[in-house]
Amino acid sequence: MPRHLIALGGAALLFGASTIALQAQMVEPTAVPPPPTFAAQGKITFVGRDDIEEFKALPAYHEPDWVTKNFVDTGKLPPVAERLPKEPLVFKTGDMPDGVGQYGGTLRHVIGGRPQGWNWIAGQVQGWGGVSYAMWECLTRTGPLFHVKADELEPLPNLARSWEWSDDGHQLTMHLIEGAKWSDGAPFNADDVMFFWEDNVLDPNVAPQGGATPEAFGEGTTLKKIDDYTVLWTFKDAFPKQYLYAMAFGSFCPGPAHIMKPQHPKYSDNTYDQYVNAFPPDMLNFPTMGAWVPVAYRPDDIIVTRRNPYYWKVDEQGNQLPYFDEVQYKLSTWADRDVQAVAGSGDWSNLEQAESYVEALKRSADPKAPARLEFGPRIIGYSLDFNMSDEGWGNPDERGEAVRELNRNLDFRKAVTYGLDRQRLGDSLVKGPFTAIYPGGIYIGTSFGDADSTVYYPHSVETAKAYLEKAGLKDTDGDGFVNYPADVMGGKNVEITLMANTDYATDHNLGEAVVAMMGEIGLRVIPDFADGNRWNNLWRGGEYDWTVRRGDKELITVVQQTYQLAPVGPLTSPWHKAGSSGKLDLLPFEQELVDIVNKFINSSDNAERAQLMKDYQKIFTTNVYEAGLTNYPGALIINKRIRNVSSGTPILAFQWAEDSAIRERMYVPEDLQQNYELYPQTLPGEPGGDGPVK
Ligand code: BQZ
Ligand code: CA
Repeated sequence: MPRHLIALGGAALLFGASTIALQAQMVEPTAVPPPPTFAAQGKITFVGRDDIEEFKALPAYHEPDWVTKNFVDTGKLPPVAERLPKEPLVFKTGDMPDGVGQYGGTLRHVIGGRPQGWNWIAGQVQGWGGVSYAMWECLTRTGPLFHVKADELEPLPNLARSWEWSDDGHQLTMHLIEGAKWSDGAPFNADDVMFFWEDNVLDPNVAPQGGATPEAFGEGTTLKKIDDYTVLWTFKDAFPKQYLYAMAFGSFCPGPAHIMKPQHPKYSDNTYDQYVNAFPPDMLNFPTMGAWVPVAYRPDDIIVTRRNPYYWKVDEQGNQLPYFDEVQYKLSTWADRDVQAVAGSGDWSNLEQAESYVEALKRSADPKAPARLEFGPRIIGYSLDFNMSDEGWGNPDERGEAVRELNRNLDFRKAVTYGLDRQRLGDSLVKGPFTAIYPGGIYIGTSFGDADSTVYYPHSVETAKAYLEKAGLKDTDGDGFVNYPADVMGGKNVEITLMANTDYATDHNLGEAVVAMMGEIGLRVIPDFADGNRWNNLWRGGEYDWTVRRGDKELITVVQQTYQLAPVGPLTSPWHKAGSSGKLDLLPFEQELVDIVNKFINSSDNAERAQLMKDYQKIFTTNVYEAGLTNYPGALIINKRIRNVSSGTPILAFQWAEDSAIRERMYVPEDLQQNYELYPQTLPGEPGGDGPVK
């Protein structure tokens, strides 16, 4: 037998041998192991959608006495009835756990973010932790839906007080609240809605926060003004009710056009950068439709907000909301938020960093503890994201391009997921029944989650190495790390940077664990961690190879931020956006996921929607679209003096708890109110003025 054939035979044999050896040590995917039993503590009382709120005029309205005495009687403000819309939003007492509240008191938040400025609709963050929720009201509201009966689930009216579909379902007429005003007294109307849509969402030079891209409302969708209080949506598909969720927080929350439009490049000599930065955090009294207005800001110290005298919501006794006169946001760390909440020097925390669980549980177990801690379902999840864009998103250099090619290679992603020891990942955060093995995708135990549709590649270093080889990566220079083939990057070692948000210990710790585990399979991963705002900018701009990412609402509810589940538009998927061409180069399985998500959006058949999400989960986890890291429950910590927070309020579902708890109707009984106010008996002053006024 000619030698080369022998060689071939040999090689084939060898290859055969190595493939067989490879085959031998290849661990097959399995079903996902059941999670440790962990019962959510809070008991949710489900109500009908119409049991929460309505819009109607009431015979009389009221406000805090000091507002009447110091502002109305002195002519600084018109009477409350004139400050309210014709038919305010009325919260029904029946849905308020502790009933009609009492004015006064201060809500003390502690947050880990830092405000970039007030311009949410042009992409700035306000520091998270509830600041944005308090300032930015949206067309619809979804936070409170966590306690609405499943068969009545539909976003609640908010700035859009009612809507009706045309018979063919392609048009949606939306009626805005009539006669409502911004916190500076200027009228709110369709011009604010149209400025947001036309000059921010549709303007390719503006990237609003909250995922507000045109495709989030359906490709080819249009919106036009009919009159001051009516706008008309037109959709390509019929009855896409799904988009009502995208009209809630964070993606359709209009800004004060009377203040912002004059700064927009279309109506001024400003550049787009100047427009984004036109409303810095020290521009006080920035007008909002929210319950409170920022009146003081000290960098790295505090943001103080005071009640909005024109707030357009009341309780059934006609008391203008909110009940809290002041809401403070101490600028600290997320870990400190937990510490201060259990210690009683802060009033609220979404316990979400597993590293803090044991201490928080111990501290709040004491009956005399100042706060109550209530665990919810397993809805905090972390994944490893692969930047899947080969269309230039984030302007990668040659090195970055080479990594993106690997990220788009299934054998490579399989190698990575086989290299992850999820039991060890979970245990490295917290021992006990909290963390579950999480392969990725929709969380099991949620409405659309499905264990049988979830493919799990169990930890196996051998199999991981085999898949690296299958992806063409071998350690050709014997330094323990695999190399590119000779014709890629000069056959150098593969080097991948891993991003993580250092505002969270959990993100940091998981990032370090991933680096170590990849080293164990011979893949060189270099940590490139960043603080929250930098991480947010790099993540939104696609300037990363890999990142640790905390899962968001779409992995819990599917119906909220559905557009993030697949690249249904050039800018909707968190890890696969288009470059400047606006064109997407989707892999076949990605196209399948896009088709499934679009079918889901346009289907009103619950059985079909459930099946579509099972198909989604199967394709997502088979293809390791994200590599799940861990999944565990969160807990809400609230100071015991605070009332009207429903039992079972999850820290994250359709929205974060800062929205789900309906912040504007929370209160502290007068006899429990403490002297925490920094600016007692003041209201917001002129926009851009130097603070609150007496
Ligand atoms: C909750 C939330 C309220 C954003 C943010 C932050 C950003 C993400 C996410 C959470 C913080 C708190 O989460 O961790 O408990 O208070 O603010 O908005 O992680 O970096 O971009 O999606 O909501
Ligand atoms: Ca090497």
